[in-house]
Amino acid sequence: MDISKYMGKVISVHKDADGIASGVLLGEVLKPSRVLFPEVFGDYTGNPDIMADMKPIDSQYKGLVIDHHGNYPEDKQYELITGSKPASLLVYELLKDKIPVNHHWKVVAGIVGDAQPSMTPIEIIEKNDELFYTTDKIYVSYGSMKIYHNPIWFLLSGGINDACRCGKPELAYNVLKSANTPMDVMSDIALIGCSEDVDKEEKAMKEDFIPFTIKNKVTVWHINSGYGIESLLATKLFAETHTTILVINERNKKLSIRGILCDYIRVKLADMAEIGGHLGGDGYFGGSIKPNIKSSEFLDKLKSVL
Ligand SMILES: [Mn+2]
Repeated sequence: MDISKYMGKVISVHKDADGIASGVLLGEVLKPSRVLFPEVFGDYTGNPDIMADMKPIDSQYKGLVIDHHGNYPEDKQYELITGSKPASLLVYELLKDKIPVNHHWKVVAGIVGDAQPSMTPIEIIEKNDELFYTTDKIYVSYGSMKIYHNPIWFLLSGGINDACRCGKPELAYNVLKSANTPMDVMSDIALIGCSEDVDKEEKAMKEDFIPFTIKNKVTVWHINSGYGIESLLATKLFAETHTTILVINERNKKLSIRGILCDYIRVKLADMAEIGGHLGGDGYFGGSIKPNIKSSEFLDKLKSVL
């Protein structure tokens, strides 16, 4: 496709590591006049010419969509580039000959953020040894010491996602855009500050944690937070159990799902919530309850279909 017609135009991206990485890689080639980070997934207010890592809220959007959330309407008016891989990887594959080589590693933030690290392209692994350097963190609690030992690739999306969770996607975008190496992202003071804020909020949510499990099938964690941490909590809780996890945030009506029933819930509750994501592995779905529906109504319907 002729991407040059999108030079200097407006780009809109999803507010998470995959969306931010998609925007940064597109930006290296297209030099956009503006980059938008809409509050509501798929909202195209501001008339973006390209949407990345986001499915337009309706079929009437006219522009280029580079996305992996699936289930696109038959009557869509937009041009679509899609596949079963992170959106940032779709962007990378589309533009890799045009993206300066010293920025190629930035796709890893999106791929890891989307929980699909093994999709990292071979040429990036070959040329970026720094991704495999480890950072160590030591915690002392009640006199005993714990060491956490993690490669940089594993941590690369964390600070970017935390800035988005704090409502600062522009910060995340600018840090990744101006970074020369993965370590520049890891050591950015503003991103570290966001991570500390998110950690505090996560602890507060855990102290308040009253889960309930419906028919041994879906464990629901109903939170009330000003942070966008549904996905983070769903991933953490899913690591502890094999029921399907559903985290609902009462404050913003967003939800996140992990487990075998991801797509089942998407289909059965399609009239009450916009849900998308990717199958494969554990399943990784998220979305929003529709504005006119209460979360209690959503949960009642869920109980009735399980
Ligand atoms: Mn995303």
